Amino acid sequence: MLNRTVWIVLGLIAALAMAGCTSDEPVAPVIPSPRADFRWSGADIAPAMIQFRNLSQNADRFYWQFGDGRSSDLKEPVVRFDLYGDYQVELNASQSETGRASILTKTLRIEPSQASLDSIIVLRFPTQSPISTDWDAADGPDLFVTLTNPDGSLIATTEGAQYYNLTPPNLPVGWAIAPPRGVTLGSNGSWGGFFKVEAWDLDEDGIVVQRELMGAALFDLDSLAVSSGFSESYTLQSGAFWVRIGLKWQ
Ligand SMILES: [Ca+2]
Ligand SMILES: [Ca+2]
Repeated sequence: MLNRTVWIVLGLIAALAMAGCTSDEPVAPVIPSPRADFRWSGADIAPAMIQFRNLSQNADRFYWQFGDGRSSDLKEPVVRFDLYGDYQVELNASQSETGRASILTKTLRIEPSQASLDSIIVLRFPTQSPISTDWDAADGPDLFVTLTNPDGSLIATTEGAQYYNLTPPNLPVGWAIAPPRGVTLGSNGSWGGFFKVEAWDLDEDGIVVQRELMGAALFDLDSLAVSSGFSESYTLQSGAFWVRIGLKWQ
């Protein structure tokens, strides 16, 4: 009984297949669908000149949008990007005959070529010195900061513009770095080396000026650029010393 059912089903399938084979209806020519595709070349560091290469198939009309309000209907445009950032580049590739279109979007990352350190803001400092006494027990520390190379050589200091007699409720306090410390991206793709921010208590007894180190934080621009995507503000934490550095990228 089972075998008979199987044979009937197979027979029906064969009959349908033959009916299909004997159709005389003309087959409309199949126009393959468009497929948008592209890539680019050129150094992706601002200001960047980017050459777009069009790899689309089955398309004869193109419309590009570069993610910054600009557009082009050239097949392979060359575009200058002055500002760093992530650009959502969209290519619409279409067929004039059918009106069908294919859209592809890719993210083009243009990296900055210049950085400048322009501010230092102290968020927290340790309330006691390493010898377990309060900074300036009577009235709180007199705070200034330095920006140095890792070997301690000075880049900038705010000594002379210190905040006197600080207590934690007075925080944060900050200074502009004037002029800003400029850094140029190296040809090896590195921002080059480390920097150090140190917080100091200025002690003046009328005879000798001493400086007591309250906290230090080491950082490098390469790590900051990777971890925070060219943010303009980074908070560094080194024990009880928290400091925020301000940066401009371009
Ligand atoms: Ca003081
Ligand atoms: Ca002091």
